[in-house]
Amino acid sequence: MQTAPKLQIETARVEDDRTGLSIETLKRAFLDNLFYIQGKFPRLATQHDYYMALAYTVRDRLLQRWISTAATYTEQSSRTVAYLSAEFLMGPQLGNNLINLGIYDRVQQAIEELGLNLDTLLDQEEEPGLGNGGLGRLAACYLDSMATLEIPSLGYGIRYEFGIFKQGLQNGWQVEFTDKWLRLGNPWEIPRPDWAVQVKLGGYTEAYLDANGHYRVRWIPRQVVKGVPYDTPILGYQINTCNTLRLWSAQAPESFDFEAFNSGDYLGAVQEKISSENLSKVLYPNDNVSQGKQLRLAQQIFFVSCSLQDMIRILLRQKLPLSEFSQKFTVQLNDTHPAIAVAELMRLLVDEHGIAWDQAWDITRNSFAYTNHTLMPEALERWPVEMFGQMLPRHLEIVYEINHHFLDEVRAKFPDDGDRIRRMSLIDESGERFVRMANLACVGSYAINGVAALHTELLQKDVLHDFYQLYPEKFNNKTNGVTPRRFMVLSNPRLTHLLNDTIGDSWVQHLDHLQKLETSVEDASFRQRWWEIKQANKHDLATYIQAHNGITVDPESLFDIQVKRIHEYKRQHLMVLHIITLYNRLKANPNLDITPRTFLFGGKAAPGYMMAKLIIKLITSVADVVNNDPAVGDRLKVVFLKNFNVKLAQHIYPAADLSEQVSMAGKEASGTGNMKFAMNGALTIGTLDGANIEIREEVGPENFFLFGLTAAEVKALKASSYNPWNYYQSNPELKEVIDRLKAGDFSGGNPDLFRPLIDSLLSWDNYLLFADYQSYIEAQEKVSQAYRDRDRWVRMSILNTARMGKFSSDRSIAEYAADIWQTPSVKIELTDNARLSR
Ligand code: H53
Repeated sequence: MQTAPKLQIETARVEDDRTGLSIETLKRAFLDNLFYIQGKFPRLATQHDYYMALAYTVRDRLLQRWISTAATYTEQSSRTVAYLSAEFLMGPQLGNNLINLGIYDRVQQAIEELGLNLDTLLDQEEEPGLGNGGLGRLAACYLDSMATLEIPSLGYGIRYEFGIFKQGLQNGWQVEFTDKWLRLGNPWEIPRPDWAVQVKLGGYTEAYLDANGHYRVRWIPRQVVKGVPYDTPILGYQINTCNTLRLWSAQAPESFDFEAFNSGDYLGAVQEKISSENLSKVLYPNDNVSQGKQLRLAQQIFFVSCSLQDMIRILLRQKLPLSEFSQKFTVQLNDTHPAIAVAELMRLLVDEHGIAWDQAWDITRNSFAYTNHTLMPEALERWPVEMFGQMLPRHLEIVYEINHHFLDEVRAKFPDDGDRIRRMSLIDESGERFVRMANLACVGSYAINGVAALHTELLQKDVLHDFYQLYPEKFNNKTNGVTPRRFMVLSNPRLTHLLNDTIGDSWVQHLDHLQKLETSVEDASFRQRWWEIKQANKHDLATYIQAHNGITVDPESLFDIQVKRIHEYKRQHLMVLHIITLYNRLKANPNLDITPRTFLFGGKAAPGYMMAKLIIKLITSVADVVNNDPAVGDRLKVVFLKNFNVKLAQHIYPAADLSEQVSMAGKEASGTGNMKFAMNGALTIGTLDGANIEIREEVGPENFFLFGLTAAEVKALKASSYNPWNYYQSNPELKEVIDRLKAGDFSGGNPDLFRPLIDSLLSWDNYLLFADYQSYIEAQEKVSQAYRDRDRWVRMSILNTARMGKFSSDRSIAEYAADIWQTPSVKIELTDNARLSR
């Protein structure tokens, strides 16, 4: 191994501007960064310049941990988790790093002494929105927990130039704007051009005999793209471990440009460059739907190949043989988006490194673990064989070969079962031929998990039933969790202070310690403080709503909130049916004594998903009518908060009284927003779906508002030819809601506007809104009653927080580490310069 040159400069042992933590040093370092990095001085500096200066000041204070962590992992060849995900919805970094470094308060003081305001600076950060929803945010929570639990890990993904679109509203309709998050620079990333790799696309393969007379295949690509890694530090909570998120950016390789220049084809070279860079241009804005686009497949192979090549580089640098790949790395596939990795690792091992097929297959099968995140049929990825073969000719051959061996294995275990072979084949041959990515992931992985107990059960029973029968030992459940650092400590400082005062601060790393709150439920002054904190948080959100929506909402009203991607299965429109029901009751009986409510919605619709966009228009249209009807007064308000993202989420969860988790049972794999709400003391109204079931088990059925059909009942009802029309005819309140919508009462008299939505409900109602309507309305009555009894409500709220220990992502990650990864934790000592130079 190459020995690093001895560092010439001895670092002073006195507090320096790059690491020092005293208020004075922080202030000096901040001004220094403003001057030398931003090239500004206070009179000219914008708030964003100040944010950048502060971000660099904080980054400097991470670096020793980051480098020490990398040095330790290099020396110890520790088993490492490679978390492969097409999405990492990180949210803003500055605040989280302040919390995890444990310097929030002193930085706040330093900033204030400089005459600035920390909240204003935090607000300047453009969040990296490199994800759509739950799946991407889960990946971000897991990185936080892996670092906090001292588990060596690398997150691998794509550095999209444009993340999830920014949502605007025009006349109540969603409009999309590109997310130029890198426009003003990203202080958190460090490019590593020296670790760039090349990825091949297109072309053809040919067979040849190598020097030893062995049959080999080489791939002559049509195009080669360069992947350049950009590293972001992932610091654990108040610990030395600082892991890495490595995101790949696509570039044209220089060599290709030069060839084209020499042949005089300047424009051709430019074209090649543009088409290469397109690979990491934009995140596909679909959540839980696969569009089957060629560029998306190119993105997948791009980041997967870059990441696997990077792992091989790391392995070889440590002088480990490739046969030890699976001892060094366990590669977690976050859904099927990176599942092509199974074929790509085989190609790298067999074609590029000359390993025999059987040995390569052993390595591969011991390296991957697959997390399935959905039961939605439209989300299961399948690539037309034709498209797949054109872009990845060698991978198609490898998939065929894997399939050949695999189907032999199936035949051996289940002889004469042609249907089973057809269902399990990696190639769907029922019509146009497709490569089935979930099947590839199942065959190529040593572990397969779902993300909540019900979800895993349904995978085993239904979607992956054949694979469960073949490989029962591979299946396991890992219920999702979320990080309490971001979603409690950072976003709810008031609650954090109260918790710390009451039970100490160990809950931040051991969320189950929140149990200690249970005794405080009997303490009236504690309950009073609890209530006041929620009120203060609601006040803050009301101020935000006033500023952004121009709507005055009453912080004393019940804040009833649904924030998540807009999707028919999540049933935002069920909440609208309830709003219109209450509205109708008030119109019929203006003096009705109802519990005042503020209904809040937030979430993006995929730009091509017309029904989801119509649901947004429905919400904003109902809001226009209800908010401006004097007969309603302040009793009901409806607000759609535009551009729901991590930053906004952090303002919303702490201010919620009621969390709406109303998906049709059997559709939401887990949900994670449900956990963020409950941790912050919101009560849940929900179906027995996803993790709701486990939340209810933990908090107790008496502290949860349950409604609706179970997954089994849904299945049975659907099998018995469900007819929504009957529910409409026999339920007068439901009928009135639908009739008013039909009549155009919420669309300026236009009966056509919501027709597609109403027709779909009346004719198919795929997600059984009508079947669950009555049960939902009754549960909402119970909510209203409970909220009127403040004492009772606060007790329930406290118990929700107190019993959320299970839903820390630390618990999930500890289970992944113990049951799937077998990754012991590694303590990081801060290395000094002498050690680094050895
Ligand atoms: O993943 C979350 C789950 C949630 C599920 C979501 C998800 C996506 O956001 C995108 C694709 C996909 O297959 C699944 O819908 O239920 O909580 C994290 O597991």
